[in-house]
Amino acid sequence: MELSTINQRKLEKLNNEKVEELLEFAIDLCKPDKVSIIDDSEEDIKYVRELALESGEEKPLEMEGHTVHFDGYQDQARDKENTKYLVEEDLDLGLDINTIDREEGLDEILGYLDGSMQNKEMLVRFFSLGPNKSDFSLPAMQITDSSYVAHSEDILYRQGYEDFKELEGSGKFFFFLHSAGRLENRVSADIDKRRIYIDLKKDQVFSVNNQYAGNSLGLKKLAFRLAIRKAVKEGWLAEHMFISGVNGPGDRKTYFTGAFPSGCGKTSTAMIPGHSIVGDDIAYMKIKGKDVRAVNVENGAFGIIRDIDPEDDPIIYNTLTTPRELIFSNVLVNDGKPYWLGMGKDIPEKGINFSGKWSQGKTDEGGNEIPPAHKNARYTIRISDLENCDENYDKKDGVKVDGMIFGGRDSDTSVPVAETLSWSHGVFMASSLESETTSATLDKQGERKHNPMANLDFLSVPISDYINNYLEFGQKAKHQPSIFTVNYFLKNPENGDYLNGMLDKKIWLLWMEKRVHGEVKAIKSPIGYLPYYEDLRKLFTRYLNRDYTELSYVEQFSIRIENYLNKFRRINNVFKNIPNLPDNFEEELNEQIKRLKEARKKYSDSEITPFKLTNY
Ligand code: SPV
Ligand code: MN
Repeated sequence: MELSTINQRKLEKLNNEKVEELLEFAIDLCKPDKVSIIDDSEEDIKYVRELALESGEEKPLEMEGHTVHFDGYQDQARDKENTKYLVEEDLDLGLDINTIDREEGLDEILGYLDGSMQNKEMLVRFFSLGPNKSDFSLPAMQITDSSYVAHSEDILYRQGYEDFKELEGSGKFFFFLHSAGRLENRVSADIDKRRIYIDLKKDQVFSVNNQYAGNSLGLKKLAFRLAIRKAVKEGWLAEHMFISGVNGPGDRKTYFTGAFPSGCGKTSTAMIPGHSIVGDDIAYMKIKGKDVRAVNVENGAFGIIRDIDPEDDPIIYNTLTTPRELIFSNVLVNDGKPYWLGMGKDIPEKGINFSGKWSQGKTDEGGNEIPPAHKNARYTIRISDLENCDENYDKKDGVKVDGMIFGGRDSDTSVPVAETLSWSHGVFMASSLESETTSATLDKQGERKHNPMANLDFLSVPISDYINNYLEFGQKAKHQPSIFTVNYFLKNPENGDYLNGMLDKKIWLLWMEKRVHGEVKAIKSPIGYLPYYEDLRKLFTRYLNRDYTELSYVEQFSIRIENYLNKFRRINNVFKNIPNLPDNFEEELNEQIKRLKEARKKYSDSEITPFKLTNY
């Protein structure tokens, strides 16, 4: 197939043989009817936006600029089982990382991609992962037959056609080829042939027979996997983290990053009222001078919409309910309006949702009742559309990071907030993170899983290499960020009620901000430094206008020794089989267990209140 003169010219301007070679390969393989190379111009971006409506992949909603997209009934989350690394014999990624022999995998997926764009249009895109012209950033080329995918990427990422010109012919960029495959009612029909294969050897990813963004958008979690490997090789960090500016006393602003597994409070922490957001999902971090600095790889947010209500999430709610360019996915639509679970108002009893025409009581083939909107329904917006967008969100050299937060969904063990004892202890605690699974992937929900640095789903290197890199990274930085652990999901063991309110995380954040600046003292406990009751009480009164009782403090911050010991036994079981962990890792683990046992002995109790620990 011949490219039109306009496309030919756009290609020539890039003057990049690798781009030409990959395009030719994709055209020969996928056999599209039409090819459109999209540059950074307003005209081209508009073309994609309109194509998404014309093709029916998105439908307009009543409010100006709002559209809705539906993924297939069985394509509502990341498909971990069919996401695999293509590996050759000499690459051993270690336990639990899903791999397939490179030749076999390529044969399979290229077979599925063969002819996948017949009667369709191929869109060719160029983006920058990270701010334009920044030395944090990585260029990426995306080919897709989904105008929804291309449109989402326009909202979520920075345009990179101009940056590609500056590559001066270099072939060092990530490449993603996606096809939604055969469509029925505009959704991928051959779900049994859904595959996402990652070629680490060539920094390329192939994805077919899917539309859900976590599976289809090359730039999101697929690029992230490639970036982790590159980061480990080059000595920087690619992390599943938000970046947020926390406003302290006066006009002091302190930046934190935070890693949480999907659906465990990452976006809501980045969105705490009174503070500002740089990013909500993926950060690249490098050492610059004495400091650790971070950029948001993305330009937008693909957030979980469930439970976004005007009271707890006023900023997002406002953004989602005012005119602007945004995409809802897998919500309920009735009379041109979107509805989602937990939105704080009544949901209509019928409409269109991810199952098609829906009314209350509708069941699927398996006899399961179909909810009005999917639990993992999402919104796609630009960060700059949020009223709390940080002034430095697009800065080429990023923001200085003073604190790093790690949190999971842990109902019975970890305290709401603690500062780890050192960089090495922090890396150990982050590597020991456990979390209950959520609806962000297609697996079973509510199962406790070891999830190091909240990054388990995306690791593309042996875990020992990943942890070694982390340790060395901190050691190289003259000004090390402090590492904190948080847990918003601790429950009362007697009645199963959550021990914290939704907004309590604001207090933990403010406490961490003060700790970073040495403004509050803390109690040394076996698992890290805990806040003093008085400091929290003052913050609760001042910022939430709430009385914080000693009872709440004791329930939340008592060290549940047995549960912690069980946790570290589980962690030991995982790590004892992993070769090449850092030398001091076993020491951290042994010391951790020792401190817990000593405390149990000293206080002859299996649950130690922080008041008792004051003299620890
Ligand atoms: C996540 O699940 O962590 C997300 C959404 O941020 S996605 O990875 O795109 O599925
Ligand atoms: Mn994520």
